[in-house]
Amino acid sequence: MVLTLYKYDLSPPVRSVLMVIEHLELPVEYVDVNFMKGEHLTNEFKKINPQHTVPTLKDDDFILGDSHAISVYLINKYAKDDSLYPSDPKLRAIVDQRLHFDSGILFPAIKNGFAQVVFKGGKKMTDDAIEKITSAYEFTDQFATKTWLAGEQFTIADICCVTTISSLNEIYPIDAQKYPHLYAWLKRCSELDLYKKKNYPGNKELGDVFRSKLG
Ligand SMILES: N[C@@H](CCC(=O)N[C@@H](CS)C(=O)NCC(=O)O)C(=O)O
Repeated sequence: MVLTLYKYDLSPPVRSVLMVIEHLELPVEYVDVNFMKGEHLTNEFKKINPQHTVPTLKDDDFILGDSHAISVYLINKYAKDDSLYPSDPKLRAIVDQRLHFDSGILFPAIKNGFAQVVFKGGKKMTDDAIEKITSAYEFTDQFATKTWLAGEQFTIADICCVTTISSLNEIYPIDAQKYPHLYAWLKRCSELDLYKKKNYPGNKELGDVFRSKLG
């Protein structure tokens, strides 16, 4: 097998896949596609992924986009056990719900808030963008009452949501009084080596870029 990941570390979904790859100890070749400079819009990359998003995975001649689909695929194909993506139907269903929550609620909140300031020249985020972020925090706080997001086991629910939540925290810091479970869960995740190695650097870069554009 030859695994290639098209990536750019500032991207939260890219960092989720980097964490999964690290956890599974997979050998992967990396190709940087800097979407901040428009490199994802070349015909060459669009031929690989017509949706021109990172992360995109190539496993020999099999190509797959979307961090959640990629994470599940890598685990199904290469993991030695089911710890990251439990096979028990109910546990798996909770993990799946968190993954869809990341796609449907968390990621749009970061994409919108970040783009308003970094790509659209806004000097600060609009009230509407902030409302979407605080609503995302409220929901996640209620999902985070146990040790990990899907219960007592660390899973890809934690990996996929923490890259997005930590990015949101960079652009709109989490209030520990209002969201104590969310705050404690993010702290717990940020103490993991996996997080320090694969999420922290790109996450900091995202925050630095955002802060440099604020009015
Ligand atoms: N749901 C996708 C979102 C991927 C995504 O939108 N990635 C952004 C970078 S954070 C991107 O490549 N944007 C370029 C574009 O949409 O053209 C995932 O989880 O992988």
